[in-house]
Amino acid sequence: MKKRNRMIIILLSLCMILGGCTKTAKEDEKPTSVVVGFSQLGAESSWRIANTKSMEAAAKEYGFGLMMENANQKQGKQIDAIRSFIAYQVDVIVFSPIVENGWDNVLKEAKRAGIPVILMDRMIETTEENLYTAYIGADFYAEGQRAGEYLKRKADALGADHMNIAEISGTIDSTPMRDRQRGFMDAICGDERFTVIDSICGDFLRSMGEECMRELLKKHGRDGIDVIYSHNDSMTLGALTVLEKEGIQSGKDIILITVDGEKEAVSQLKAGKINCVVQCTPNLGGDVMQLVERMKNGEAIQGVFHPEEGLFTDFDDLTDPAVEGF
Ligand code: GYE
Repeated sequence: MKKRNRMIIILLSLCMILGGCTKTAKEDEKPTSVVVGFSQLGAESSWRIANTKSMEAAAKEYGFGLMMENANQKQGKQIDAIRSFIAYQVDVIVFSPIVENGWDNVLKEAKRAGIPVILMDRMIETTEENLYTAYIGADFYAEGQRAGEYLKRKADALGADHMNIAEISGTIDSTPMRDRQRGFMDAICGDERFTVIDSICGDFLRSMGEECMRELLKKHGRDGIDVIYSHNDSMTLGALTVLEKEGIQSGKDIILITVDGEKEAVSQLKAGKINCVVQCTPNLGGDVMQLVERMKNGEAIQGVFHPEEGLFTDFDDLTDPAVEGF
């Protein structure tokens, strides 16, 4: 694409030899027209792993070079990765910010270097303008609202006059945590049947979901909780193992509402152990690379792109083959 291409290919080969990249030696034989630097935030959930695979597959499909760094849940590592992409002069930087704040300096550096940035999956909070070109990811507020609307429908169907809700939240200050919480609270707000009795953070991790569930039962007792609203499937599946061990019938004694839609969660919905799965697709790679392609063709890209999403619940016909996880 540019004069520095040869340099980038040499660096990519070096990077591959050192084991940090996802490209194969064969692919390096033909020069790639575009190099994308991708900072993934971690590998905390099945969602994240599927998301990484989707980015790798899409880069391959488009014939783009992908320099990927995984930050293992550390913001500092993401900042380092972005700096290294700037040093390599990649064509586009894509990253999934673990939390919303603290990116201004490194993004100003990218801007000064003339490298466009696409936010994938999560948003940032900034007062600076034009620090990123586009955002591709879910509308987490709408996801939270769907979860709340489901609960209202469920309470109607059960004729419940009061329900105690405990929330297991994702990583504090991350976009899905903030917006799934806000959307849910707004949807149930003013409905006197509901009391949110607790909210604890499980960091989107399955092991933490287990820990949170144990803590919630210890604090509130099995009769003190009617609903668990969990911000992702990994934490929900962790919580489920605790409920099973305690002989608590999830799906009946405690209503379980979860977000993501991975295979295991959908099969637990079909088994009656989870009541509602709000979908959030990890397959964003195709949309990201399509945007990169358009940028490469000189289009000025700007804006927010949300994939279409819905939900599966115990009100649906769960034998329908469309009820499927990723
Ligand atoms: O819901 C969760 C993951 O940011 C949408 O992060 C993503 C969330 C997803 O760890 O499973």
